[in-house]
Amino acid sequence: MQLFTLAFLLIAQLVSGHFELTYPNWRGDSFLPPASQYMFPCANVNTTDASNNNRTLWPLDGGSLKIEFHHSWTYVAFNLGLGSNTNTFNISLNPMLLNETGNGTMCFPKWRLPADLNIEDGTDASLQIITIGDSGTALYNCADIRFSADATLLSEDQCQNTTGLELYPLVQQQADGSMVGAAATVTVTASAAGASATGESAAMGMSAPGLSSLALGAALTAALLLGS
Ligand SMILES: [Cu+2]
Repeated sequence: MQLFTLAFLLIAQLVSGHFELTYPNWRGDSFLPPASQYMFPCANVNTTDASNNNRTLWPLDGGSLKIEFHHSWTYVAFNLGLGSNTNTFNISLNPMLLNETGNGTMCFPKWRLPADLNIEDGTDASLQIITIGDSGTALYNCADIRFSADATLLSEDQCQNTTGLELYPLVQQQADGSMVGAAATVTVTASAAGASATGESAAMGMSAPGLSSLALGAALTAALLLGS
């Protein structure tokens, strides 16, 4: 009975825990031991000949990003490391830490890279997705990609969002409680097709699949400029 209970709990955790990188294809299933999403930098899932030969092609200026979130909320960061087998993910793809709320699928048709990267056709790289929970523990998943001028984005059918998921960049709060750059805060509401934006007059609201990561990037930049 106890063994049965233990097995049930393990299975429940495997099904419900942590997060899953659906696109680009993750390097390997990080739910299966000896993988562990707690392990930096890539959940103890290393680049292999197989994963090296199975890279997802990504456009030179950024590509589709699809993540299954399994927790009620988490902080999220996207990082990039250049090279065929790198452990250095030193290129941040989000100017500010992001706060994600809700369980389900979040898909960005195009997560645009910083403009000054000047990625060349054929460059190998790895994406690292980090989530950080309320206790401060971090979870990791990585995907091996190859930048290609011929790469395409996910279609609208392939890039749908669960209703009600939200993604906000963090803003700085002053000692008096006011928010620096709050007027430019982006409210990204990733929801099913046809949902409307939820931004207030002072905020920019976007909905997916109408969500444009270009616009998100621009708004994040605006928030950063106002906050500095
Ligand atoms: Cu978890």
